[in-house]
Amino acid sequence: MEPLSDPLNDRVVKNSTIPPHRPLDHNLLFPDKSKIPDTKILREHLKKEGKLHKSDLIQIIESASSIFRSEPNLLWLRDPIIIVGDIHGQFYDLLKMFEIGGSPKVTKYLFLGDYVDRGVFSTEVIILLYSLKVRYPDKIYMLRGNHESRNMTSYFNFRSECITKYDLDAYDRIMESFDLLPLSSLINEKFIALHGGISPRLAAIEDIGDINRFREPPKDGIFCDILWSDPINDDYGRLSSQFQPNQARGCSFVFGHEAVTKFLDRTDLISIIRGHEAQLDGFKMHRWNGSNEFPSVITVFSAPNYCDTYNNKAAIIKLDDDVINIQQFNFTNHPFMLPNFMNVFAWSVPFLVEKVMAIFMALLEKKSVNGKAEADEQYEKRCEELEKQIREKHKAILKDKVKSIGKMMKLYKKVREEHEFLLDSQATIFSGQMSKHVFFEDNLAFECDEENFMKAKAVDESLEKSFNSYI
Ligand SMILES: [Mn+2]
Repeated sequence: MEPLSDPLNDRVVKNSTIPPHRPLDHNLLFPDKSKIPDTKILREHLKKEGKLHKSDLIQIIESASSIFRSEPNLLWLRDPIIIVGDIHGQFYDLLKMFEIGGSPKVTKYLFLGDYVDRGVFSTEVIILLYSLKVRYPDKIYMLRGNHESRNMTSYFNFRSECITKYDLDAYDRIMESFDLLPLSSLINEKFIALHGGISPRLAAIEDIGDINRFREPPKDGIFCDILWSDPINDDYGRLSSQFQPNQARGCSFVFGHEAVTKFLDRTDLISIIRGHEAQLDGFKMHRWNGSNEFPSVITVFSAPNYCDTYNNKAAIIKLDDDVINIQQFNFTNHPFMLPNFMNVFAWSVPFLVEKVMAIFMALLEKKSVNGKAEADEQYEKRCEELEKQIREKHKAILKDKVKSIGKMMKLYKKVREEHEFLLDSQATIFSGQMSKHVFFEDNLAFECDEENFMKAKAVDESLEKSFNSYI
């Protein structure tokens, strides 16, 4: 039986419907007993926050995995193609992106990685993209980002999302599928596309083919750099050496104009297309060769209003006949989730208990006063000594009770306050644990998007590190 549709009309996000009661029917997902999912039905089901049967989820992961396994480290692709940057669990924005980009039935897509973490619909992102890969294997191409790792997904929120929506086994299987994702792509033999950037150890394009990619990304070396490195944030790409340690990421390198020019010269390429960094406009042309030249590095970021906080636009790159066309889009409202995937009972029980405790407390205090008055009248005269003893004992018990209830009240008040703090911080900047107020302590409205974006980015930067030490 389907649940009632919002009888109290109190859903936080009105335009999101109530999730389906049951997982998607196997025969609807895989019509005609095939292993090819009906992506249209699946998309609509996921849009309503619907789930799959565990066996169907595994089927999709396995089918996609066998295709990824057969692909090389470096995909050779041709335009027309749409290049998509980081998604970060923003499923509803991914749907918007497909509306703009067009159906993968006819349009070829290359995704640059970072499908999961930060947003709270990473599972849906993975299920939809994997299903599309199974259905249109030569239209959907997926590269690995630095978040497609056990390390990052445990530190951020994808692991707990997966366990909440499915189970640990589903998480492990998705991690195994991440180990199969290709690392980069050569488009028209002119552009190289990857998640992070180049590496000091990347002398020739062939070096990419030599990487053993079927594993958790290492802490250093060419595999790590492809997923982690960044271009220097400077208008001219100035850097005192070709590569320098990447302080913000805690691993890999930043690279400048010199490193890029030398790389492009020796590989005979025009430009590096990568994601990995939030951009206010959804993209950035690193025109280190001068404003009239073709940008040597292009960053594209496809998660609008990143973490519900950055207020940035998203963008995709349409590459057709070697011509780059940027298409921007804004964020789409998404269903409301309690922090840390908390359910409504876990959320409301502390509040309820706190109130019940307050009632007990009031009753006990009253009883202790009445008890005293009653005792004064009835027992004092007859057996003063006995009454005194009973009263003392009674008082001591009551006192203990009041004390322990007081403690409980304090405890539940604290839990409730923490819940409220978390709710306040629905800007899921870090596994839903950091508040918007951490960004905007003074609670001022910033005058422009750029100021807002820069402040969010500055605070967030330290989080977006390699957490090898954490694990
Ligand atoms: Mn990244």
